[in-house]
Amino acid sequence: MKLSCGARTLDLSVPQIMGIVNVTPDSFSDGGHHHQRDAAVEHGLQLVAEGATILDIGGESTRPGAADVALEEELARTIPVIQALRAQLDDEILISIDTSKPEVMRQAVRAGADIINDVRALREPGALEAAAETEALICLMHMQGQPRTMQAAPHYQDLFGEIAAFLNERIAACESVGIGRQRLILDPGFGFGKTLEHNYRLLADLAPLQKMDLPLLIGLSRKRMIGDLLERPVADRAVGSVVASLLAVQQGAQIVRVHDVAPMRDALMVWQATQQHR
Ligand code: PT1
Repeated sequence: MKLSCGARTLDLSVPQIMGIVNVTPDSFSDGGHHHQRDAAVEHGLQLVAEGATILDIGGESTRPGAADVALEEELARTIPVIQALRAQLDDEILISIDTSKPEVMRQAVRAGADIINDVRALREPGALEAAAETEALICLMHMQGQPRTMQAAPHYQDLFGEIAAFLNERIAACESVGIGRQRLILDPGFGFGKTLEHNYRLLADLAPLQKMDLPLLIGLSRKRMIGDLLERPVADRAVGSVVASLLAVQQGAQIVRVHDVAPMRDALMVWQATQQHR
């Protein structure tokens, strides 16, 4: 029920809210790195005040069509934000680094990050080794293709089988470099090389992933699977996102990665009040 990451621990006896802190020019007005850093730190503190117990700091956009970011740029965006947040947050709050780059992983953990959240599941050269050098928890996510092209023509013979096979292969890769299962979290990767139908088939049945017997993280906040269904722009997807995340929690997901922390917390509290009477 409790995962340990160095000096800190992650309690999974109740669902945890991972608040999203994007440090990309499209997220915070582009007044240079210092302004971007301050805005991101302030946003992170606000999300914690609203009920987030994990902050996910990302300096590379991985949404469909997004381009790669250079190492130096990603470091400049994320590391100062992690340092500032770690200095201001107490040890109950965990910091996650959303990256695929080994050097960002290393520096982020040194700056105080507790979780390495990699949408490429440590497949970049050197990433497995970099993660193994740390005591951080690791989120392994499934993606078909690469962010720039993954939505061109997603295709599966066996959606659940292929996702499970991929994740099992990545678990084995982690174990081969000495990263034990007690450090791993799994994520089916909503919106990462998946059609609307694929995404809802996954959300309808998380049992096959639960069977892998590792904690599940789910990220569907404000994604196209919500927007395309509801025909709503990004700004109007909060309710759909909270409901979808709660459906995942009801099926056993332990961590929800969301933008809209306050309404997510309300939803989880209502859900938890019913759980006590089951
Ligand atoms: C995620 C996730 C992530 N999503 C984890 N990390 C993003 N572990 C970034 C769309 O369809 O689900 N799990 N880090 C954001 N990526 C996307 C992908 C954003 C798809 C939007 C879409 O709109």
